[in-house]
Amino acid sequence: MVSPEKESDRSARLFARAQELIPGGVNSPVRAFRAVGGTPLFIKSAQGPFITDVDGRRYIDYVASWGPMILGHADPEIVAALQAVAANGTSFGAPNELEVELAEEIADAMPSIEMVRMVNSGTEATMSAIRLARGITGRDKLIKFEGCYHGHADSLLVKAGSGVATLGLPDSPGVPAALAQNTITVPFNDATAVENVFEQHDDIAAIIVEPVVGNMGCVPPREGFLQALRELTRQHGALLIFDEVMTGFRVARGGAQALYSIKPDITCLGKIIGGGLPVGAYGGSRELMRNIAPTGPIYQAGTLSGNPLAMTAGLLTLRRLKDKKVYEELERRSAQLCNGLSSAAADSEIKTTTNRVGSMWTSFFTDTPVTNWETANRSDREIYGRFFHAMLDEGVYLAPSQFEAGFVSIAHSEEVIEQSIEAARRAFTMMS
Ligand code: KE4
Repeated sequence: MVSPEKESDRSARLFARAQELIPGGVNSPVRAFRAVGGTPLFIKSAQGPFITDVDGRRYIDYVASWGPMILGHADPEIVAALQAVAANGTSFGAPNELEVELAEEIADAMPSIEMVRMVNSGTEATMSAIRLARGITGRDKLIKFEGCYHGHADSLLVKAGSGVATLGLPDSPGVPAALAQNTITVPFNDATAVENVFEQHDDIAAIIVEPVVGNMGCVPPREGFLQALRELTRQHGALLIFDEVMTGFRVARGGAQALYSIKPDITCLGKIIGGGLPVGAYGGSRELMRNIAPTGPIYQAGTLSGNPLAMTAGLLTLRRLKDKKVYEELERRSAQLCNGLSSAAADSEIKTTTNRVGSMWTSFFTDTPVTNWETANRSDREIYGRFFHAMLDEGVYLAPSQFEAGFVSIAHSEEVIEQSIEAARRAFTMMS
């Protein structure tokens, strides 16, 4: 626990007020610091790689709003564009040109997406993708992986990662057993387990997978694993859904499907494509997507889908990401950070295993390789909590859970990365 004098006073007062009005005082569970202890910081502003809390304390931020802020916070170009577009109206409930332009950017970056539907969150994207897969195949069952999190739609709150794993919830009450039994979970990186499921069930509509997992912490796919999923789904007439809400435009402009050269049937997107505003999307071939209302019978809708603000922030972000030097620089700085964190831990004889793909990473407090939920779950949460608070005291804001990924933005300069490594060195020294 953080000693009282170190807690930010205004955050503590605001948190007390918030808990009277909002479940747990937060609008998303992982923000509540339940896994690491202490009082969540209430953030007043953010700029580039920094966030500033309500007591004026500034932190180097590696949460990046859980992924969207790849350009850094309050990017001047995006803020100016939002101010201008807001002056023309914030939502029309009717088509607008920006939606077409963002669809073009997404299709240009991901050839597997010939047609895309905008929604307002990653949850809506994955929920709609599953409905599409079930509608197309006429099958009900779904395969997902233990520790993967795809948002909070009923079918997906089965052995999920992220906040569900953080809170140690087996699964969520409120999900009808009749529905949950249609979701089959197997270990990530275990193609044989998937093959066995297909041998036992002939009514699998789809596999949904985070091609690089972020929600048990960062866990890359083993060589050949994604290819095996592609082959098994083709062989058994099921669809392959890549949940790239986190990896889309993060691990590469074309997402994990470009990095690993896999063509999924449906791709789910979110986070970066909204540039920090509420957004989600799902897409695939024209043949598949034409089954979505109003051209087809599979229904999905949304009041604020494609609103001009989210489209503007997303469009400008994706246009900036067309410069491949951005990813080259993100790779360099993320490697600098993770190498520094690993050597700082080793110098203090603290056991960590660091997994990284591009500018998303996790330092697991364990000394064995982390390749799935079972190995991720061996991490020492108590040490992670101490590291989290030691880094907070050093002015670095990490994910308040061992089972989340951290994110580097293009605004994290080499100097800021060095400062973060020095902060970790001091934190590990204090901990050892
Ligand atoms: P949202 O409904 O939160 O926009 O997206 C759900 C989702 C779907 N798929 C993946 C791969 C995701 O990572 C997410 C959401 N990610 C979490 C962080 N691990 C959001 C943070 C939160 O729940 O507060």
